[in-house]
Amino acid sequence: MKKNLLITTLLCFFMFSGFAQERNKERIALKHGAHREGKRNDAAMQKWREYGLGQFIHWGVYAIPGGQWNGKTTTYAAEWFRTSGLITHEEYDNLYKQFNPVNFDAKEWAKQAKEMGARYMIFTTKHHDGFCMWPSKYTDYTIANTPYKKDIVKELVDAYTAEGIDVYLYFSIIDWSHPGYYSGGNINSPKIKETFQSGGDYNPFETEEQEERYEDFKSFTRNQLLELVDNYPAMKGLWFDGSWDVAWVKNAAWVDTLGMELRAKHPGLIIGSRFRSDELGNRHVDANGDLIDDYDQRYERSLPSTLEDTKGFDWDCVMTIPENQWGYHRDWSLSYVKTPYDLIEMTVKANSLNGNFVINFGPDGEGNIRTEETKIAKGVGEWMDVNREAVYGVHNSVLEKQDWGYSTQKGESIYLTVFNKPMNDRVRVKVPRSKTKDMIFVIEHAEFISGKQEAIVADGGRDKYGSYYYDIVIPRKVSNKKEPFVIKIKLKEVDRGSKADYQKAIT
Ligand code: H79
Repeated sequence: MKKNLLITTLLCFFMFSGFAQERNKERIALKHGAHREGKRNDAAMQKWREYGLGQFIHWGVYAIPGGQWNGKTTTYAAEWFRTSGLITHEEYDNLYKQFNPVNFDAKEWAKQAKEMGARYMIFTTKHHDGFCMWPSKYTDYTIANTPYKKDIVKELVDAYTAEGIDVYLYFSIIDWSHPGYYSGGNINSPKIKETFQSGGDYNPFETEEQEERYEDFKSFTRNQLLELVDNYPAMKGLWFDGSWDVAWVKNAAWVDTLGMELRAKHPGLIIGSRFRSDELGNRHVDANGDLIDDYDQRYERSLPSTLEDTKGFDWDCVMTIPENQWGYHRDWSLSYVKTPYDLIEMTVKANSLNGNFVINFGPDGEGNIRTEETKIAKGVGEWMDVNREAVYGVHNSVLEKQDWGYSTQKGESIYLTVFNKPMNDRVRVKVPRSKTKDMIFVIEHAEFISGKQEAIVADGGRDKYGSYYYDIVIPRKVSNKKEPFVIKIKLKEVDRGSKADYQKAIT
């Protein structure tokens, strides 16, 4: 048992030492780069790492048009409707006067999220349009001035927290409703980044007045963020959006200080890599290759392919159910709509690469979660009910990626989640090679976690490179079902000589 643990530790060490080296060459002195090398390891962050699955909710006044206006439909992301060209800004900015989600029931939403298996939830307190779902003191453009009146952020924080789901607050630093807001362009554009980096004092502002007004916007943003952290002490972290704005990047030093203020107010606060950039305009990862803030937020609607891609960072992936619709869009026929199995596969893939997976929901203007989403939540939840062990608190396994699916690990238990069921009903598992010449790995125990029946393990041979394989025979009961299934295995390192005896015992 100890030996297995040692080997796991060694494997991890070999995997990650490469990344550390890469990060350490030729360090540049940065004032506002990452303030930590390597991962954060306090209790709050350990918990974050163990979530496995989360829920995102995009809800705001854009849910009223739901991507349609005067009989016209946008293919744009519905939460961007203000800029779709189908509605005037004046019309859009007055939508809040109709916002009255009479069917909204925070407890119902939280219950559904719990049944889906989500362990954290991210809620849009303010999207780019600037509308605040909480009664902010610093603007009139809030939920307090709608017919609904009540504090939606509070209702959600309370309901989800009561279900044991941790809440994170999404906040866009873009605000089309504030007169001082200014973008200055997108730092992700190579041309803009080059200009930003070439002139030491590159100024994205066109006039002094604009720059002064941006100062107002900065105080406003700071006030709102401090307000959120003060108002909702039960929330666990902040999820930022929009931080590619050059005006924001230009203020890297100020943003860094603000981050420290927020953290001082809320010990354990978790902030992703999309809050601030270093002073050279590098986002997510600073000029030295270190991750800025607590986890990598680069994976919006995309997953890394390999562990190398993740650079050993903590990360999460937020995913829409249709192609690119976060807020409520009435017409889901515009793109492919993911199925529960698509989302489960992405979840387990994320987990197998040490990440969390977050599924987005876009409730409608009355506060209903659409039927399609409810069905999907149910589908994911039914699978999670049986197989959650393969998702919660797991990390990448010692097995290499194999064609049948993805594997995760917790302690000595390795979970093989099979998405591509082999036609011969035998899952061929390649076990790692021992570091010691006289030893080999064998599968000591294997079981199907649905129904917990033991699995039959047969010899799967050896390849010309000296790697060993075992076949796990899929019984009819499992094979007949169409859903992905999980086999839990334990490996044991044995004397090469005793393999034959051992094999007799398991086949
Ligand atoms: O809140 C969701 C998006 O609205 C937000 N981030 C996620 C979590 C986001 N804001 N900007 N972006 C993502 C990237 C920019 C997308 C754009 Fe477009 C492409 C803006 C204009 C063209 C998509 C297509 C949105 C409007 C049209």
